[in-house]
Amino acid sequence: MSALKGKIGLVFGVANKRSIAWAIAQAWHEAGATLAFTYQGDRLKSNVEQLTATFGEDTLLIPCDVTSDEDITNVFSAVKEKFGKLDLLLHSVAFAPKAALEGRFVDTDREAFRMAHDISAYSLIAVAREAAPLMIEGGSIIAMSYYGAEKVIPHYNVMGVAKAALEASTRYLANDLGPDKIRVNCISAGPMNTLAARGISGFTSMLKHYEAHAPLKRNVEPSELGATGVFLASGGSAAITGQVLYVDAGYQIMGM
Ligand code: NAD
Ligand code: 0WE
Repeated sequence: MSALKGKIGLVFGVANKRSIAWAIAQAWHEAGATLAFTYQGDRLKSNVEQLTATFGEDTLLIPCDVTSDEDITNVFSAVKEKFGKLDLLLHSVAFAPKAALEGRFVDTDREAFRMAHDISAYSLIAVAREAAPLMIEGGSIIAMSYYGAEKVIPHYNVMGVAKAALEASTRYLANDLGPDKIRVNCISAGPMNTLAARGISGFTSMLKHYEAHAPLKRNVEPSELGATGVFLASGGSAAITGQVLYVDAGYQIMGM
């Protein structure tokens, strides 16, 4: 209950109740953290309002499209004004144009590559830069990744390349921010049934494939990502930085 008491957390990437960001936010809240949330646009505002309705009055909700430097600046000035500091940041944001996730990787056009990298990888650097001056007591920054960063997952395509950039960025950020006691890590999650996974053709057979082949013979529960989020946010992980932690029922260790 009190592992994160007195901590202020900022969460990017809640779209609905299925969002990985929401699973981790709930776990942070249950561990005693006070939270601020960004939402991508007016379309998602009421979702986030409804989900956080029970979190109490000091919950801050701020619009942020991560492709906008101005939006990002506004988020951190709002956090500074309301709380005066920041301890935790969750980056749970990714996007590539649908067409880039359907055909062949070799057909990725310049604009799809640019967008995927801007939204899914550069944004971590931008938010980390703004977060660091507010993390006056040190901090923990967590980003969400996927196995397609290191091995070819059919149709994950340019998102895999963007996740490779995200994971490498995590290491460079960890090196820059380590002297300020700010840790930066990725959670590499197994496939989760979220908005971002819906409409991916073959997603259901992917969940079945994990069930058949992962050492634990099952898929990952959202609450398990929440628990790892609390671990990476708390003192238990004080000497862990620049890492990718696999929360994937063991799938990543398999060679066949
Ligand atoms: P989701 O759709 O619930 O979350 C994706 C979020 O990205 C949404 O909240 C959306 O609003 C936000 N977003 C997209 N473009 C944005 C922009 N320009 N500005 C601000 N926000 C923007 O889906 P999810 O599965 O919870 O995805 C969250 C993270 O987890 C992503 O980084 C995803 O790559 C990663 N991930 C997902 C899975 C999975 O199988 N679902 C597995 C491993 C990692
Ligand atoms: O990171 C992701 C998905 C991210 C994502 C999803 C979408 C769908 C809607 C990024 N951009 C978009 N753009 C859209 O228009 N995952 C890890 C989930 C996922 O997506 C896949 C997967 C898995 C797993 C795509 C192809 C193959 C496997």
